[in-house]
Order: sequence, then structure tokens, then C-alpha cells
Amino acid sequence: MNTQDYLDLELKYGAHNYHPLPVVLSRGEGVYVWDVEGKKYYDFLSAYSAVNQGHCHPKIIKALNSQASKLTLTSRAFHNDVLGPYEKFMTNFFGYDKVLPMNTGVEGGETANKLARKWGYMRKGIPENEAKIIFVNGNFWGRTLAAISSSDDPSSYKGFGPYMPGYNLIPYNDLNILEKTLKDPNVCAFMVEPIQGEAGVIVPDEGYLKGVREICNRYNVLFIADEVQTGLARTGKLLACDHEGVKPDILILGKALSGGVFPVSAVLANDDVMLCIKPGEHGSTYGGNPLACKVAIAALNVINEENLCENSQILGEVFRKKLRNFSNPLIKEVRGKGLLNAIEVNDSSESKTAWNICMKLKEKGLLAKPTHGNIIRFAPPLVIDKKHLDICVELIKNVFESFKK
Ligand code: IF1
Repeated sequence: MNTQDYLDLELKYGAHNYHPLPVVLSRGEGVYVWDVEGKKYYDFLSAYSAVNQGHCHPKIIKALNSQASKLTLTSRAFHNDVLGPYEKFMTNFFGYDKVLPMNTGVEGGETANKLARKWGYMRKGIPENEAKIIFVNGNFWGRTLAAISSSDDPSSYKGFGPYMPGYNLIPYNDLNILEKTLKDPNVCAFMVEPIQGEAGVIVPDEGYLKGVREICNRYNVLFIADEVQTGLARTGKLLACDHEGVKPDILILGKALSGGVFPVSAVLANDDVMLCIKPGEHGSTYGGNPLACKVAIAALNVINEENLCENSQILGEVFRKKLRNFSNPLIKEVRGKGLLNAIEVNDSSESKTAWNICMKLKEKGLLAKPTHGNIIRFAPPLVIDKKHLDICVELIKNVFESFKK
């Protein structure tokens, strides 16, 4: 079968809930993926930062394989010999009292919202069913009805109402409005991405996260950091919050927590928050399963063993500097932190320029995809080295040159 055969199968038998680039991948290794015709590509999306450790990292696959033939799932009806050691590992790794293991990033977000509301009623004295959670314009934390209820992007929420009550939106990167909003005694939490991924790699002003931390302290509001995309070395630190030395009350992790091998997410918090949820009040069939736990331990160890934070930090600087030297009128802005970067294309968002650039990049052997019209995200696996980054910069430069008006 060739590429078109696979596309035809998906068209006929699959839901049409995506519009992927017309490429059919069959193999991944490190920074590379291959399509069914055997063509090799640099992966500059990394499955939206789930493959920070590189495709099919041998140490993560080894952990998967060895546990897979032992015990994959017990459910939480019983204990097993992996969960406790994993919980100890995770809480030490990130510096929290406890972890609540889930599977997908959005389940992590839902868990964080339930924890915050429960804390609001039990610890802050908010009247029952009056708790509010504040989000920011441009946020994205998944596709569930709760997640889209906090969205201001019609393509996320339109046609799926009615929406979750108790969610309010304020502008991103605006501490004055945040302070005014958190004065409301019924606000239990403020949930925010340290850098907005889906919105187009929007980096807030230096000091924003510090300000969020201070204002949440001042008004006894939980600071929830959604690090599903920005976490785990992607922005050059273990967590994007680490750039400003702030510690959220609730930390949400996902994606690269498993190195792209298995859906694994986690919510971390200290006891005063985490113990608000009592036995039987939350969970999931696969949450914290032995296979996921072993994979996650291996995925986190790779981050340290291969200095992915440092590599992301250093090569991110190199990448942005080189892109900014393109001096191509088609480039409106280059922005990002670590190896989470984007080029905003200098054209209308209705134009297909960004899409056409990505199609040309694909032809030349690099996979990237536009987000929100005319923004192209560039996020390679963090294992990329300078030699290959330079090759990719040249490739990107030549493609942009070919589109110069
Ligand atoms: C898709 C977007 C990125 C996330 C943040 C939570 C979640 C995500 C900051 C939920 C998920 C994914 C979803 C995926 C594509 C990708 C995405 F384009 F959709 F918006 F990365 F920007 N918080 N993002 O980015 O995690 O439940 O998906 O495990 O829906 O196609 P999830």
C-alpha cells in the first residue's frame, strides 16, 4: 500500500476530526520519522511535545517491554508493586507531597479543576457550587466539555454547548486584570500555561509568572500550571515555571511524561490540596497503571541522563538567532523559549501561506504544521544536536526564500 491507499482508508473509515498533512508515517527513531515510501523526515512537531526524548527511545522502549510481559494493569481496586515506588519517584522529582496519576493531558486538567473546586469549598469556605476558576484568552487544555468551556476559540467550543459554569476568562499576560479578578472571594484557582502552545507559542513578559504567584498568594487562590506542553525540558528548564523560579500549587504534566510511548499524565500538589479528594471521589481505569509508571520513570530519567534541559536551552537560542537572521519579509516574528518555537508568517491568517510552506518543508524532508492560520510551530525532539539543527535551519531558510514575495 502507498500513501494514497492509507489516506483513502482513513477518509472512508475514520472520523473526520483532523486535517493532517498528507504524509503517512511508518517508523520513528530519534529526530527522524519515515513515511510508507521510505522517505526520511526531521520531525519538527514531536507529536506536540510528547516526543521530547526522541521517537522510540531505546531506554523507554526497554522499560515498556520488560513491564509489558509482567503486569500491565491491576486497576486501582488493588495495589501493585510499581505504583508506590513511582509515586515516590515523581514527588521527589518535582518536589510535591503527592501525585494523582491519570492518562491524558486533559484528564490532568479535569483533575486539577476538581481538586481546586474541592479545595475552594473545604479550605477557602466558598459556598457550595459557587467556586470559580479563571483562565486566560488563548488557553488550550484539551477537548473535553470542561476544557472547551474555558476556551475563547470558536473552533474549540462552537456547537458543543451548553458549557461548564464557573469558568471566567481574562487576558493573558495582564497582571492588573488578574489582581482585580482574583479579589472575588469565590475564585478558587487560576489556571494558565506558562507559555501558550496552541495559541501560537505566546511567551508572556518576564516576571508574569512571578506576578501570578504573588497575586494568587495575596488572594488565597490556587495557581494551576498547565505544563502538559511546556514541561519536561521543552522550554530549556525542567518546567517552564522554573525560568522564574515559581512553584505552582497544582502542576499538570502529560505528553513527554511517557516520551510519546504511552498516554501518561500526572497532577502534583501538596497535602493541603491533594487530600481534599477522598477515596472514591476521582480516578480512572488506567490511571497509574504499572506499565505507564515504568515508562514514565524511564522517560524522566532520560531527561536527566541526556541533559535535555541544557540542550533545549542552548539549541533554542541558536535556533531563534538563526531564524531571526533570515531577514525575510515573510517572517513577521520568531518567538519561543528552549526548543518550543514558532514563526509567525507575515500574511493574513486566511491565506494558506503557512500551510503551503509546511507542504514545501515536507517535500524537502522536514515536518511541521501550522497552528492558528499563519503560525508555524517548530519543536523538534530535544535530543537533536547542533549539526542536525543547522541542517534544518538551512532547509527552513531555503523554503522561506522560495516563498519570498
Ligand atoms: C489534539 C493542540 C497542542 C495541551 C496543553 C493540555 C492538553 C494539550 C497545553 C491536553 C494538548 C494537543 C492536543 C492535540 C494536539 C495538541 C495541541 F493543537 F491541540 F492544541 F499541543 F497545542 N494542555 N495538546 O497542549 O492533552 O488530552 O491531548 O493529552 O487535540 O489534536 P491531551
